[in-house]
Formats: sequence, C-alpha cells, structure tokens
Amino acid sequence: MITFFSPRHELHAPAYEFFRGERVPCFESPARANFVLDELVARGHEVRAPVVDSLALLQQVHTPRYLAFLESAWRQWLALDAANETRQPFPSVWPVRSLRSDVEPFNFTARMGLYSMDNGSPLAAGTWAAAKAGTDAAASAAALLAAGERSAFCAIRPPGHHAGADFMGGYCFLNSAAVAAQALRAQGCARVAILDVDYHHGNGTQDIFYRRADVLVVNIHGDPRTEYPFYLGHADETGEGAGHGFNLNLPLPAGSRPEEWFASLDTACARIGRYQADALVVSLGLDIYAGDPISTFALQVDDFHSLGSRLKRLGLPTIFVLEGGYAAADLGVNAANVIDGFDRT
Ligand code: Q9C
Ligand code: ZN
Repeated sequence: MITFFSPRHELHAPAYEFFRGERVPCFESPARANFVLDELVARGHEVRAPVVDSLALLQQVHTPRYLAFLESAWRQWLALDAANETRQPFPSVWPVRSLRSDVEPFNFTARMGLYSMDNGSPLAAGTWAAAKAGTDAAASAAALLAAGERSAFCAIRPPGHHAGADFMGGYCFLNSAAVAAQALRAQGCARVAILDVDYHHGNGTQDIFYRRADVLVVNIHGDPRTEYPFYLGHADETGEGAGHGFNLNLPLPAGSRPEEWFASLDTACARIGRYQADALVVSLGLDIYAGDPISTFALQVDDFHSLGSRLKRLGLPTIFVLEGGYAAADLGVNAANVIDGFDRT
C-alpha cells in the first residue's frame, strides 16, 4: 500500500502539555510518525510526498474564521511579545453556555478559548504547516484512489478527529479524515463511510458531518461518561435533519477486552455494508493498543493484523489516516500490521 508522508510533521513539536496538574512532555510527539514511517519502509511499502493542495477542501470542512485564526495564530502570539518564541500559548477562558461565540474577541487568549475545546492542544510555531501537510496527504490519497489505486495510508500527525468545523482539541487542529471524505465526495463517490477506531470518540468528525447523509460516520470508542472527550460520543447521537440515521456511536466501557472490541467492529462493518458506501476512510487511532499510556483497551500486536483483514472484507476503496496512539515505539509495528492485514492477506 502506498503511504503518504511529509517530514513537515516535525514542524509541530510543542514541548509540553498539562496532565494531572503537572507539565509533562507531549504524548503526541514527532517520534510517533517517524516510527510508523521506518516500519513501513522496512517492510517494503512505497512512500510518497503529498502532492495535492488541500486548501479548497479545508474550506469545505472548517469555517473561514477558524482557518484564518489557525494559520496566523503563531504570528499573533509573537506579536504580543517577541519573548513568546520560547513559550506556548494556552487558552484559559471558554465561551460555555450563555456566553457568546459569534463575536471574535480582540484578546489573543480569548480567541484561543473561542477556537479550542480544551487546554490539551498545544500550539507550536509550525502547527499550521504540519497539520496542512497532513490534510495535503489526505487529499493526495483520495487523488490516488481516483487514479485507480485500491487503498492508501496517510502516516501523518498531528491527528485530526477531535478538530471540528471551528475548533481544535485533543491534539488535533485540521480534520484530515474529513478532508479525505470530502475529497472522495468531490471525485464522484456518492456515499462515503468514515470508520473511527481511535480510543477517543471522534467528536470533530461527527460535528462536521452530523447533518449530512452523504457521509456515514461510525465510531468505536471508550464510553464518554468516563473517557475523553466526555461531552460527545453517546449511543443516542444518530444524526440530525438530513443526517438522521447516518451517525453511529458504539461506546464501550473502559477496560473492554479485544473480543468485545471486535464484536463492535463487526457491528460497525455491518452498518457500513448496509449503507452501500462507495469508499471508506479509516480514522486509525492506535491508542486501542494494550500498551497505550493514556487509554484502557487492550488490543495486542496481532490484533492489528486482524483489524486490517476485517476491513479488507468490506471490499471498498479505502484511505487510512493515522490518528492517536501514544506508545510511540510500538506504533510502527501496529500501523504496519493493519496495513499488511489489509493488503497482504
Ligand atoms: N491533557 C487523540 O487520541 N487527554 N487525542 C489527555 C492530558 C486528551 C487524545 C490528557 C486525549 C486526546 C487524537
Ligand atoms: Zn485517541
């Protein structure tokens, strides 16, 4: 399977995040994508640089004011104080219920809050460039499928599935899976399915497609009553308006075993089959791995091979997009096992 990879992912390298009241090194590190690249190369997969500019697609899944903010955020941060070069901006105030989110404040920290769902998405000098390289990879993968290729893998970071139409969150800034789905729609796929297997519910992807019937969104994830992102991902969220019936959430209790997870995967695949999708986008979060430091599912290395071969049985043109997964040194083997389970079995 052809892999899209850009070294520009390394431009997003914030130093720390907050965890249990302390500053800790970022779980979402540049090493993650490099481990994935190294293993794919070692197994003989072809790697290409992204070739498609995704800006027009980004404008279809994110709002103009959010894109304008994200693209200029680091420059805005430096304009406040040149010494900010070595500091990280974080939001500290958010427009929750009864506060207005329609008026963009002049204060930078207030804008950070307006465009963030949490304080867990540190920005760095190259965040826009890295995230944009990721959505360019997603658009390039769709173009490859249009040219007749059966599948493609985007070995990208930062991840994207928590980023909604007008906000960042959960280490995510631009929603690459949404860009891939939008690109597939634009090139003639009438029905696109997104399957999100990341440990955390893909609230951003759900948000972007919630009122649409042309993109089915299916999520398997830790129950949001105990797991991030907490405020979305319940089973009763089924879509709205034209999108009613085209969102499926399959939450599982924290600590669920692989057998239970694979039973949900069968449910997800059955729904995608009934939808008669023309193409599939997989939000491939590898934080369902037993060794993940911030998650509680327990998939083993060989289970990722089974995941790939199960998805192959759907028989659909498929784009894989890397999302979470924080056992960095094991991500290469786990990602490559999914890929090889899909196209070498
Ligand atoms: N701030 C993805 O897997 N909680 N995002 C971390 C420290 C947020 C995970 C706790 C987890 C977000 C793409
Ligand atoms: Zn995750």
